[in-house]
Amino acid sequence: MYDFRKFLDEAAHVRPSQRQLRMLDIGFYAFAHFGPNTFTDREWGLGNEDEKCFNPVDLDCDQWVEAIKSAGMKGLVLTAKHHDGFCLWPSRYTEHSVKNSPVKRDVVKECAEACARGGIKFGVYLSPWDRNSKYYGTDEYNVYYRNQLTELLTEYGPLFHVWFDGACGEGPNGKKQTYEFESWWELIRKYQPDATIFNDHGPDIRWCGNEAGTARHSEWAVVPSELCYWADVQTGPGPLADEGKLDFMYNSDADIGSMPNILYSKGLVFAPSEIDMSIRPGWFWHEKEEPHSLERLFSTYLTSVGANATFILNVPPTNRGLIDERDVVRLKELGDLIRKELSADLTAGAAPVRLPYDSRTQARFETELPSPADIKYIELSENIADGQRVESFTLTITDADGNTRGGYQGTAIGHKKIVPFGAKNVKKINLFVTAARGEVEMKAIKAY
Ligand code: FUL
Repeated sequence: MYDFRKFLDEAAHVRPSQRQLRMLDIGFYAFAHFGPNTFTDREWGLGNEDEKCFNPVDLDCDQWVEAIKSAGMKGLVLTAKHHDGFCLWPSRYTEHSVKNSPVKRDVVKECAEACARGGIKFGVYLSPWDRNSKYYGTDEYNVYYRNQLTELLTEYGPLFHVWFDGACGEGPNGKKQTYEFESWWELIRKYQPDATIFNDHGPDIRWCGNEAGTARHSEWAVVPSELCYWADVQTGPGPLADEGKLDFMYNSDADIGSMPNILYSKGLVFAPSEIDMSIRPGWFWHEKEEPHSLERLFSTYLTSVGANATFILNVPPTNRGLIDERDVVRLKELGDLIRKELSADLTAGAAPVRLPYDSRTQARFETELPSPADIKYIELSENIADGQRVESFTLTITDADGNTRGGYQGTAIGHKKIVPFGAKNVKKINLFVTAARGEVEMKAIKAY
């Protein structure tokens, strides 16, 4: 017989690694798509671009870092190599790199050093799909790829995040490649044990399933191992994933970690979602494109960092090697808005108080404000170091005159849930957990 209690207990105790916890705390970081496409006005290079096209005459990575920091982002992931195979560092294993470009500068090095100077973290994207390499589609390519990855992992200081694109197209000889993912994970654990690994299916951080910055209604960090099979080192890809039966679920906006979706899973793994989008329509810089509106970026922040996920926002440098002034302005506006709306905690850090059990709830908490205030947002955090447990909750407030108002209903909480909640003269915030997978541990209830 299906042992539901045992299953619930297991689901409540799937715990994150230290590196996953650190990444959730970092929360908001930048992507920089930069390479031949920046000069040819393309999104996917063909692989036969002349190295001489790469000529960012005013390249200044410190300018990138300043712009990124103004938005409050705490790290930067650079496309060291995109699908066109051109390397932004002088790799020993190919001539298709900056060494044959007019600038002859090691962009990976300059970027890593600028991040260190600016006090933000640095990470890399190394496209497995390579439309330039003559080895692509053969076993030798796996050796070539590992050599390149090793250069990046060993020669550019500490990396916080290594990003693996799932794209797998044809190379110059018309063949596709079988990627040896597990051997890459091994290299990262060996040389950069603190770095998180991103791939569609984990192991550390999984893809949200779209590139528009759209999060699911609930982004659970505990998900079926069939969907995040790289996090499941024991078994690797499961039969269901192999047959593609779960592709629909993975690529749809189904809440993949919710109870109906995990009940009959093979196993559960901890793999938080990363929401990825570009500040502009394209991933690479195109003169004619404009940055997205401040409203769209801020609302994506709320539904990513504020919904138990991380947010990687792409900011593509221009063909001069600088962040476009239009994006510089938008990033500063975004940072200012985040700081204005979400930095002054009106509870002054008061710890949530657990109230006695009540028949309608699984757990009840309240947090009192030191003095009554008008609020716009409530922020909830579970102690996810022990697991993610809240399935559903209701929020109300009590004002200084003793009236109770509100009744926001939510689902998953996890690392951080920011709820837009406008109310005046608030004295107390009341959290009713209406369903949970186990003992609920609330780390913080804040109000802004
Ligand atoms: C995709 C790529 O094909 C895009 O060019 C971009 O790099 C995006 C982040 O990932 O798979």
